[in-house]
Amino acid sequence: MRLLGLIWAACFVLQEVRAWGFKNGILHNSIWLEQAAGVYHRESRKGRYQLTYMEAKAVCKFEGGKLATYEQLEAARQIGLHVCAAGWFDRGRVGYPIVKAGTNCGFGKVGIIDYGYRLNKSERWDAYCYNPNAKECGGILTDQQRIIQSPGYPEEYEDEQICYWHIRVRYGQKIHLRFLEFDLEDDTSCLADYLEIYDSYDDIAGFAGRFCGDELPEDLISTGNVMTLKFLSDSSVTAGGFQIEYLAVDSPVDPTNGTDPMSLLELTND
Ligand SMILES: [Ca+2]
Repeated sequence: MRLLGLIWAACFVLQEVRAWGFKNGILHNSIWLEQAAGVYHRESRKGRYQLTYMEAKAVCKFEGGKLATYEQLEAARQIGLHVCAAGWFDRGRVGYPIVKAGTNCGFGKVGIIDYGYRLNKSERWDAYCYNPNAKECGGILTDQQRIIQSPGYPEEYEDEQICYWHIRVRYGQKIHLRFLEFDLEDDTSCLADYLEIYDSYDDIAGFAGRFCGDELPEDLISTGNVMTLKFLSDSSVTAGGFQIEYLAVDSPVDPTNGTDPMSLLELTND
């Protein structure tokens, strides 16, 4: 069963790698690869390289998992996990998984780029978590139109969810997001539960906004043909969740209903 799962995952990854390909010698992986064999990369909510060993452990635990072992990271790498960011893994070791050699990342090597067991556990890196049960939500969406719902919708979402929706439409098209329903735990800085939108195929570049509470966000339009939605809920207090519709559009956009959509290009140029 597990083997079948791995074979399926490998086929899936191969398919996707073909779809995405390499650019400048680096596999431009995206969030769909961020979880491979139960392993995923996690950075601090404050940004890259902000986690001490203890904090990295806590981040993984918070999401219901634990720090990945070297073996788990390597297993994930073998089915395509490629992340250009060093993170803690089990027992205070630091490194990152590289699938495709590149000059900008991994010193031209392939494998786990291993910084070894760190003597100073106060150093700050990202984290590699292992949680085979996480992220049973999200996915890769390539349809021209879809409705994205929070996990369990119309029921309230559960605690400790982490979902990535990765939208890719045809080259030359843009993605028009329209919020139909929106209700997440309210918090002034959206630190508890939130939905983040990235004008990018990962959650590292193209940050376009973080939303919580029950105010319906304005429409958004991507600059390119990819977009990522990331939903995260913490360990207490849930809410009604969300329904978001996306539509692939050939620019220029002609919104037929609702308010004028906010262009992410304008947004990111602010
Ligand atoms: Ca919550």
